[in-house]
Amino acid sequence: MSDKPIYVTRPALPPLQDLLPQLESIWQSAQVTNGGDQIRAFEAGLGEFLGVAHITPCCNGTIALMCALRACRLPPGAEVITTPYSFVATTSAILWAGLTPVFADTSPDDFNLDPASIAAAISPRTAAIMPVHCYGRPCDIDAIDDIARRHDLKVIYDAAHAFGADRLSGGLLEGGDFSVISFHGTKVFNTFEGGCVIAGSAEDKLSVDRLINFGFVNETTIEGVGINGKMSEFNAALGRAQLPLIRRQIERCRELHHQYHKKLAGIAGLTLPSDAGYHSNYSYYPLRVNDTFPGGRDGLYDALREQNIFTRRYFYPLIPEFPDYAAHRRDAALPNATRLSREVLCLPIYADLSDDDLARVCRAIQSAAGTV
Ligand code: T4K
Repeated sequence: MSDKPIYVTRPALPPLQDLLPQLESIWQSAQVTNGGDQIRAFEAGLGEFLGVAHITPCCNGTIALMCALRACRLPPGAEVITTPYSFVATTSAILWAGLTPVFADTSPDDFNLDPASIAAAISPRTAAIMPVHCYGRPCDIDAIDDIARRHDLKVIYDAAHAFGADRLSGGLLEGGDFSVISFHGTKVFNTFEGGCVIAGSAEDKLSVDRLINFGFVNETTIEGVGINGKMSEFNAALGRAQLPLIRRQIERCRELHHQYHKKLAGIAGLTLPSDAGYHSNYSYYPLRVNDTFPGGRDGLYDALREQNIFTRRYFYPLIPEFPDYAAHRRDAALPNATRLSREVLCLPIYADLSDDDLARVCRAIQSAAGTV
C-alpha cells in the first residue's frame, strides 16, 4: 500500500494571503469575538449569498440546531419527529434541548424523511419535526410544511449539508420555521468550525441572537436560558475569504460527480446518485452498493481501505442503533433507512480532488467488481 491516501473529503482553504488583511484588522481592533466587524460583515455577506433575510452565524452546526429548537419554545420533553438516517448530531441536539426524538422512516426512493411516515408518527405530544436535507438533497418541503400547518407543529430543517443546494423552484432555506447549516471542515463551505441558523422572521432571529449569547438582551437582562454559541472573529474572517470561492468549488465537484458517473456506469450491484430534479452542491457522492456486488458494501469499503482510499459509511449505524439512543427507537420499523445504512458508501469528492485520484478510486472499484 504505497499510494498516497485519498480521503472522503478535504477542506477547501482560501489562499492564506487573502486572509491576512482581515486578520490584521482583528489584531488592530483587539475585538476577537462578541460582535466585531468581521462577524457583522460575514453575516451580511452570507445572507446575501444565500438569499435569506434573517441569519445568525454560530460556533458550529450542533449548537445552531439546539438554539433553533430552544427558540421554538416547545414544552419540556415534547416529541420531535426526526430521521434515523443522519449524523448523530441531529438527534443529540434534540436531546440536549430537553426534547424527545421520535424516529420516522426515510422514503423508499430517497435519502430523506418520508412525509407519510412523519404523519404516522404524530402523537398528542408531538411539537416539532426536524428533517434533514440529506447530502444536500431537498426534502419534500411542501408536504412536510403542510403536515406541520395541519397539526400546528414547528419545523426545523437540518440543512447541515445543504449550503449552495436548492430546489429547482428555489426556497430551500425558506421552508419551516428554521434551517440550520454546518460550516464544519468536512462541509462544502467551511469556517473550520461553524454554522448558522436561518430564521423565518426577524423576531425568531432575535431569539436566536440572544440564545447564542447566554440569553442577554442587554447588560443586565436575560431572556431564556441561553448558551455560548457565538462565532469568533477569526472564523468569520475565514468565512468572508471563502465566500467568493464557493461557486467555483461547487462547479469543480459537479465535474467530478459526472466523471464518477461515466466511469462507474453499468457496474452490477451499484446504484449511482442522481443529481436530477434539484440544484446539487455535489458535496457527497453516496453510492449504493447492494448484496450482489462482490463482498457487498462493507467488502468494497475494506477493499478501498487496502488501497489507501478512505470512503465513509455516512450514515452507519442508524442513530437509534447507537446504544445511548436505542431507548428512543420505539416499535417503529425503519426498513428504508436500515437498507440505506447498509448500502451507502460515500466516495471521495471535494474541489481539490484530482482527475487522476478520481480515476484511481474508480479503478479500485472496478477491480473489486471484477470488471478489470
Ligand atoms: N447535522 C448533520 C446532518 C450533520 O452531518 C452534521 C455534521 C451536523 C448536524 C453537525 O454539524 P457540526 O456541529 O459538525 O457543524 C464529520 C463531521 O465532524 C461532521 O461535521 C459531519 N456532520 C459528519 C457528517 O462528518 P467525521 O467523523 O466523518 O469526520 P472526520 O474527522 O473523520 O473527517 C472525515 C475526513 O475528512 C477525514 O478522513 C479527512 C478529512 N478531514 C477532516 C477534517 C476534520 C480533513 O482533511 N481535514 C479536517 O480538518 O464527522
